[in-house]
Amino acid sequence: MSVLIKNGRVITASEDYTADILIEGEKISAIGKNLSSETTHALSPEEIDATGKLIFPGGIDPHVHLDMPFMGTFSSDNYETGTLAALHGGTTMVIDFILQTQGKSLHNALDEWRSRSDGNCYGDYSFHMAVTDFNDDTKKEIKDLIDKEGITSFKTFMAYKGALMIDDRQMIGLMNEVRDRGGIVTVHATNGDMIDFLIAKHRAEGKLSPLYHYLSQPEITESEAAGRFADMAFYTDVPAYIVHLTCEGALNQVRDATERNQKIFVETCIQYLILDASLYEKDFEGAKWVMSPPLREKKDQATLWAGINQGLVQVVGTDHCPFEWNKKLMGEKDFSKIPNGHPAIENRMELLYSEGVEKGRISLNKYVEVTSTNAAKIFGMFPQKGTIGIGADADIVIFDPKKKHKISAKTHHMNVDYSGYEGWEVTGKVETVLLRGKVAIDNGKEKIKKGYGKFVKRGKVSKVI
Ligand code: DUC
Ligand code: ZN
Ligand code: ZN
Repeated sequence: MSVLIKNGRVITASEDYTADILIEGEKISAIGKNLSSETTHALSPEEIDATGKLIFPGGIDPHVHLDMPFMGTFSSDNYETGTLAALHGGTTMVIDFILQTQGKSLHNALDEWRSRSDGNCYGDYSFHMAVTDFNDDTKKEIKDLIDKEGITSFKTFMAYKGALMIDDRQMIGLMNEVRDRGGIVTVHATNGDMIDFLIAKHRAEGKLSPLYHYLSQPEITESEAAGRFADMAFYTDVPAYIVHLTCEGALNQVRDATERNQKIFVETCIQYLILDASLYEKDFEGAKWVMSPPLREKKDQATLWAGINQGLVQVVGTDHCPFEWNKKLMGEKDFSKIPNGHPAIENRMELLYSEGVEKGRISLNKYVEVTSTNAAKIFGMFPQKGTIGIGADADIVIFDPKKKHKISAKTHHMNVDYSGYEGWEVTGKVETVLLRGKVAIDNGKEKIKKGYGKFVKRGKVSKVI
């Protein structure tokens, strides 16, 4: 089976040209002018006319939580609905998080996550392993996860004490082991003790609305942890990545680290670029945006956009972690019981194009870098994923840059009954999505079946990309 995409404007992290792309099987086999079945000898390829369209590498969202047990419930998108919604939005691969249960092994958690994900995905996927209990036994599992399972990134939490948080002693131990085995340590960098103190204080004062979720996690709780993490990563010389960085103070810690030639990779998420904390003033409706870290100020948005262009922020993900409204209501009388997270897996590519490229904040090449290429490089999948090149997986988005549409929970594919972006007008629409050579989505219609999505084993990583 072959596919020939004709006359699209191909955008990679460094190139921009009009060409035809031939796909044979799961891979891109030729890129050039005037390709046809005669010139390539491909047997009657299915032709797609992409005149006037942009061609991007399939989006990679390295920060999603599907079917995840959290705060007394499960995130409402499972592997089926979540990866399908991702494909509708131009994201062909996600990296989800396995959470170790404290007192149990990493492999135990891997088995549990596989029992929910295996055979259920539409899109391709991988896992980060969240280490919530680093000890001598856990340490022995790291090598196996990297060498045998292709899980090369290890997530840590500096917050959520008693459930997910590890202390600095464990962090240093994990960093040493991961460095020796060829992996990367990633972090939710906020100061859990400071946050727990502020939550308890607000609750004791009867301050229980969603606004106090925001006020319990001020910028300093994030900048302090980002700086501490950067120092520990420098000391142990481990490849390091901060997930969902939201604010000026934390990015300045990363900027300072560059002075000693240290590279800390930084991910922000679409919501931190385009939404701000004024949404928490909408009484309980603010629960839609209760996530950790919380939305920040306009000045932080400006810092993050600049950070992308300065090369300090390499990735824009989502931290997709949706909860139905009736689950958000668990915290109606107490913000600390609102399940943290919001839906965005389907919206990231179109929102970033509209707010970033269309509004002149980032270039087309930068767009591809932060939505796909850099994640593939940082997490050990490049050039199989993350680019359009001969021999790469044919994960391709055909994008109409002119088409305007509105985001709504009525039309989205995510399994959640509200949208954090209801009524947003977006310029640019995902038209056709190919995943490993197969048309997966065509004009809003799915063309593949559950189970087509494959687990992607990832390679070793390094401190620079
Ligand atoms: N933050 C969220 O908002 N949800 C899931 C986990 C996290 O760190
Ligand atoms: Zn987090
Ligand atoms: Zn997360």
